[in-house]
Amino acid sequence: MEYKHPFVTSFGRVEHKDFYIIEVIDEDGVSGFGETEAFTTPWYTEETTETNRHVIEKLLVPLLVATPIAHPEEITERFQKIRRNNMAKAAVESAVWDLFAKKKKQPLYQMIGGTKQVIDVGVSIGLQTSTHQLLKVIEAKLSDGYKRVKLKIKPGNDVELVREVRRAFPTIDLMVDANSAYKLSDLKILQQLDQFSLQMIEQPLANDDFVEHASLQKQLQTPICLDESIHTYSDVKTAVALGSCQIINVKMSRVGGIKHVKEIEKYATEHNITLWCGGMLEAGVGRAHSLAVASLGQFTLPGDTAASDNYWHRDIIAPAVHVKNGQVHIPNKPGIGYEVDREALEYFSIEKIVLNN
Ligand code: OSB
Ligand code: MG
Repeated sequence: MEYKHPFVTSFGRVEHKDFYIIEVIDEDGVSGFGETEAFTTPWYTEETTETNRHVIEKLLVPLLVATPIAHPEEITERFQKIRRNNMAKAAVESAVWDLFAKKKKQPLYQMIGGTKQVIDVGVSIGLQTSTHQLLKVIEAKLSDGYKRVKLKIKPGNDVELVREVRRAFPTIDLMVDANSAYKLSDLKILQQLDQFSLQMIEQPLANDDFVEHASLQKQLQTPICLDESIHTYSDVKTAVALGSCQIINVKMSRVGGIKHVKEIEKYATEHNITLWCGGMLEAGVGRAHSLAVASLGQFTLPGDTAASDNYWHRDIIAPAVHVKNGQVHIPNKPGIGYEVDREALEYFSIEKIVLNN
């Protein structure tokens, strides 16, 4: 699926997304849906669309169908014998959750313990060709109602950029995301960001360096939020123990599924760590799962779960995800609450794999 506008980060440019929609069908013919959220190249995590396909087809589905399950929570343990490959696992696990919620005729967000039906949302804005262009995009997103703005930064596109944005929008909730573009030796630059009352700085340093993030956090007033660093419950414990961050961007796909999100949410609640729901520029199915997760109590800040029309001319769910006054109302319908638009799915599909058992 082609994006309306390319999304540019410190890593590079994303112009379109290839992914698999997982449809799981049970013995009664009830369907549940999940979405693989990795990108075509491993710039964000080590997974790709193709590794997702391989792992799902050859490893996860055989484990899933080996013997019947009574509850989607059983899947997590079954998948434990496969290391990592969290996005592959999440696509399958979340599809089964959708199926299970539909069978129980319950909205997924309620089934997983979510408490909010109305979700506050912000928007993540990629690097633009000029500051003037960035200010125009921010203006448009604010008039769409988004509650906070996240800017991508990288060395050379940081302090002066944020200064200009702050000058134009002195009071908006504003944050930045570096996608690991800095080193601890850039401390002086990062400290200059403290003057702009940012809500947080997301993933300034290397994805695998909890120690350096802890050292940086001690020398910054602005809260650090970790994104790419967090793949597991243990990563959360490490970050908390070392003081590597105060906030975590949780992506259901990055941590391997809904059950893992629930465990992380419980720990974060006990340890006073603020959570919010990030995005993978995913399409409607993945977005619907993100919204269900964002409904959990500890997800207290607006997420990156923007509306379908922030990304696509046409999404693959009906209704599309709508944002009004900076909020999404999760439909009170069984499962993810959105129907998969089979006509749209057919229109975008380039490959279909059927796995029987
Ligand atoms: O770092 O949060 C990120 C998009 C792709 C990969 C990583 C990130 C992002 C975003 C946008 O910031 C999230 C979205 O709008 O879905
Ligand atoms: Mg990020």
